[in-house]
Amino acid sequence: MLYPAQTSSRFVENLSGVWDFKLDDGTGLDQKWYAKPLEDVTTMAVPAAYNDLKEGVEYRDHYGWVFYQRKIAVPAFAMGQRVMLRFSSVTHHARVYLNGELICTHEGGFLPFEVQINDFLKPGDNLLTVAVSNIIDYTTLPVGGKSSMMGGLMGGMMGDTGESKPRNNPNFDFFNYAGILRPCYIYTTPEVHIEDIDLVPAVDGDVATISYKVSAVGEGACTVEVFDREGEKVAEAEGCEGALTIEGVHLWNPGAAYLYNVKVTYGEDVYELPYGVRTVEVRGKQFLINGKPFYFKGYGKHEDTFPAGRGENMPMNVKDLSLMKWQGANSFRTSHYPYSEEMMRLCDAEGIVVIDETTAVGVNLGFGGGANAQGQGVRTFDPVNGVQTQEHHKDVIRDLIARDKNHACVVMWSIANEPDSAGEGAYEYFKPLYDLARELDPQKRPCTLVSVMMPDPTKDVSAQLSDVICLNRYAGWYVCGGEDFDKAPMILERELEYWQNVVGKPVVFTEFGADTVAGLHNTTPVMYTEEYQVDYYKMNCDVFDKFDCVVGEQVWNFADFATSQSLLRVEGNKKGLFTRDRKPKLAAHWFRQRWHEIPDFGYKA
Ligand code: GCB
Repeated sequence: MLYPAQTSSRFVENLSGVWDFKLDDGTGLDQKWYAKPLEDVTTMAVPAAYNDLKEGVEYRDHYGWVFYQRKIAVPAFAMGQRVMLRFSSVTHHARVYLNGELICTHEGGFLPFEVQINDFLKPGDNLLTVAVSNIIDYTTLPVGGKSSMMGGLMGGMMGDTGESKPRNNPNFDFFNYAGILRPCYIYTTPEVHIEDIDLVPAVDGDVATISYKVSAVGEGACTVEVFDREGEKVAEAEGCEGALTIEGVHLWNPGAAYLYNVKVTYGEDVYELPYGVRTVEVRGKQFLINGKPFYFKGYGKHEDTFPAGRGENMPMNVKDLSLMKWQGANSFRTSHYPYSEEMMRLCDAEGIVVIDETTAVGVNLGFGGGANAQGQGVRTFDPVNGVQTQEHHKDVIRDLIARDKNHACVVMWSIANEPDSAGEGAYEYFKPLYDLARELDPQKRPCTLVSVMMPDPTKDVSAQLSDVICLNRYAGWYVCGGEDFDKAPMILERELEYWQNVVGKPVVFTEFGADTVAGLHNTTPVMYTEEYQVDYYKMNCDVFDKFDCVVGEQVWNFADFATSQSLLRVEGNKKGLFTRDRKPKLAAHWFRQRWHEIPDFGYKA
């Protein structure tokens, strides 16, 4: 799906601002709150998660629907055009009403959806209502669990405390922020319009050939032009399918981005796309960008700031990329959901390499991660009692690739985070998903899943399905932490021997980390102190440096972030190299030194 870009034929209005807002009391849909102006409303910022913007548990821990409402008007001059209403991310279920009429629904947050509204619009003001539900369960991605950890651990001790109210139990380790999390737009296109664009680069010496395909609706002539940074035209072609040749190409490189402007004209419609030319390939145990062996230095992240929660925060996105460059990092993973389109465009512009992840986190009922580590005690892929997510997972892969396929920054797809990839039925669940991703991506990028620490990694279907082995490992923290720290390197080395010598694919550590409360210090490193975090990372990186197959290290996490409440979480997960407000811990300085010494290319070649 194309980003809503303003061009000479398209007009874009951003509906960000303050909307009317109301929490559902369980009757909102039945009583048709969407049909007229809401009563007893409060104000709410869009985009943002609503949870931390108002005081009280009724907002933070709300379960179910909420209603957003505002008026929209489309100027008469635009009504001759196709008028689209587009949402970039509504988490997790949306019902959109215009003047009381249901005009579209959508399942799943973090990916865009849109609807043409010409037929529903009336002259003057129109009442737009968006009902949003945050409910997660065995059918949704991310997955919600059925019972709460507190119920299991302490329930017996507390006796009967009466009927508990329904609530979410995230099967993952980040706060279930909800709402209209990213911008919402009205945009226009001519009736005859460009629907989609595929661009596939190939490079030979200093000549790039970009195969292209334009999908359009209606009859029109198609021209594709490529302009360099100075605005000079460097390639041109006619027709909806063909090839563009750029002589003396400027490649897009990590830390040295170069973006061309690809301008597509179809009939009267014009669309412009910033586009970086680069190649990606896995060869043997190497990950090649532009034919050179690349080393991933960076992080798993979250879209998580105060008080917007998971709501888009562009100043913080700019700051985060600046901190990455300060540290000598070159990459991150969009753990555990696709990040905003604006962030992806920023990474294209800044030359930051991205591993692009779906919303599939918690597809593991034996282990829920972090705050819900006990899991659900049910076989994940049990046809009756297990997750029912495979079809939705396919939709997510379709929508993610449709959204992000032309980004130079995206070098690999992550199909899931820490699924039950060694469980019974895992191969049957995942094989069709990898096949789909490989079929849909015009650039045929490598595919992976991010694998959870497990007793017997030889059962992990990653070995068969993934092009790159991505490991989340916590030796020195969740296992062999504290007094057993000296045993941690041995555990890591033993496992890496399997991946290097038996599997023989490149390995990226996509998570390793230790909770660290900023300001806790000790001369002898103990868990949770800043000194322990530094020692933990030194030990892990010493091991990585001994193995040629390890082509990347992405720490967990870039910054501290909010989670559900639990005994393991001190007002959130504290594994950040930076605090939630982006102040460096000791380990941030240690990595700054290490990463400036490690080149982007050829570290282990
Ligand atoms: C993991 C998960 C991540 C958690 C992390 C932790 O393996 O992928 O979501 O936050 O561990 O800190 O426990």
